[in-house]
Amino acid sequence: MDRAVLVGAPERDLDPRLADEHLTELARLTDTAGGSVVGTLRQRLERPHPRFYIGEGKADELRALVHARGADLVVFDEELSPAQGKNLEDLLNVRVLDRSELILDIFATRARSHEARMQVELAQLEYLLPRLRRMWSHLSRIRGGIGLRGPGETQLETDRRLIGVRISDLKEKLRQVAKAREVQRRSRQGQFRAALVGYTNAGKSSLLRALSGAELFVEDRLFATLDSATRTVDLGSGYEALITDTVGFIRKLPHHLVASFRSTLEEAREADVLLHVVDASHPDWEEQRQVVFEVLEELGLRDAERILVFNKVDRLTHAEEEALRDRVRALEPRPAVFVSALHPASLEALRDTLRARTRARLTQVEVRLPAADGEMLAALYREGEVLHRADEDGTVLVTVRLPPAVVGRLRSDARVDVREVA
Ligand SMILES: Nc1nc2c(ncn2[C@@H]2O[C@H](COP(=O)(O)OP(=O)(O)OP(=O)(O)O)[C@@H](O)[C@H]2O)c(=O)[nH]1
Ligand SMILES: [Mg+2]
Repeated sequence: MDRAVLVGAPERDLDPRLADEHLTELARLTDTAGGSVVGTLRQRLERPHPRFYIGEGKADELRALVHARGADLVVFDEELSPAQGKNLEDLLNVRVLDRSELILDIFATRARSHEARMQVELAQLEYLLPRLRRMWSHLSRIRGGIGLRGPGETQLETDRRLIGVRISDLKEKLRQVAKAREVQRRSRQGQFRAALVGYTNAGKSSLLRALSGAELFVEDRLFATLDSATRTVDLGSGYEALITDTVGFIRKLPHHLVASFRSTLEEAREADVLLHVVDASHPDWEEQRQVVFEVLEELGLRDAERILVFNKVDRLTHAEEEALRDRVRALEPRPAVFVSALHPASLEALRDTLRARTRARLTQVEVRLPAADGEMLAALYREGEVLHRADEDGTVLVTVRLPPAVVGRLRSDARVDVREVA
């Protein structure tokens, strides 16, 4: 197990409580990656120093700490430039990672599906490309010896080229997977769809499990879910929704990762509504909510319809929950529900909200179709809410509430006659 020293060097005016929370989160990330934290170093900075990010004196302090604790890894909460990473490794003689690299590492070890693995590999290679020189000096240190102390420029060039080829190869493969998913998605057209998004560990998978009864992986660790999964959820009164669980977000989620997970998050883009899950029991839920806004914005989802779902309210006292509701009312024009994945009864509020959305999305129409067309009739019952049905010599007249997409499909079908009714 890696013995890690953590370094937090935030700007001087960051709220001290937040600075602490960021390091706590970094410790959880380190734990998730399989490391154990053996020391922590802090420095408040006006601006980062070009050489080691932290000041030179502080860097010496760091070296002493690494030595004293027998650490073999140093993790920075702030993003290091390739040069800073290399300078630090030369000084400390241990591996140095920043938060982005640590997150990439976690994704790499936890990705299960073929697609998730390709996405992570792509993100890693794109991250690696500008840092190749540092990686090489790393290797030469392990192998040691004169003549191995750094590759010639030609070797670097060859590697860059090979990595470039692999990157375009991965992009092409991911495009194909995305296309296949697109076909699958179209087959679900007409069904009401929601996507769970939110900070990692907020309880997205737990909620989907509680709503659908399906077995989903839940764990008190960061990034338990990397693959999106879609389940049918019964909303009551004959309504149902397809709900997708997605990968969690985190502060400083590497851009390359966001980019490569874009297609998985397509599910969120196509959803009728986003369920933004917030861990109501987390002391910094406001910052986490803000981080999720920012990632959604990066994904072009800023204007998507959104319901805030405050989860884990079972951990709050009555007074705390009241205070939370007040704060949310002051903060958020969007609708919010307060639930606990552990208490099924509390989920009724969420089901009601979703059912109302489903209904609002339906258009009421009268459809006249040939009585012989049992298949189409069955489709109307399956995809809509049939209010009335009359059999009139050879035809069936059905009054039905349908999703707009299905109405569109029917209008272009010569066998049926569709009329909108108020
Ligand atoms: N007390 C309490 N714990 C909850 C609740 N919902 C989830 N948890 C716990 O919170 C932890 C994280 O839950 P997950 O469902 O894995 O969270 P997630 O949002 O899917 O997390 P990632 O997949 O890592 O992004 C688990 O230990 C759950 O048991 C809740 O309503 N109340
Ligand atoms: Mg999950």
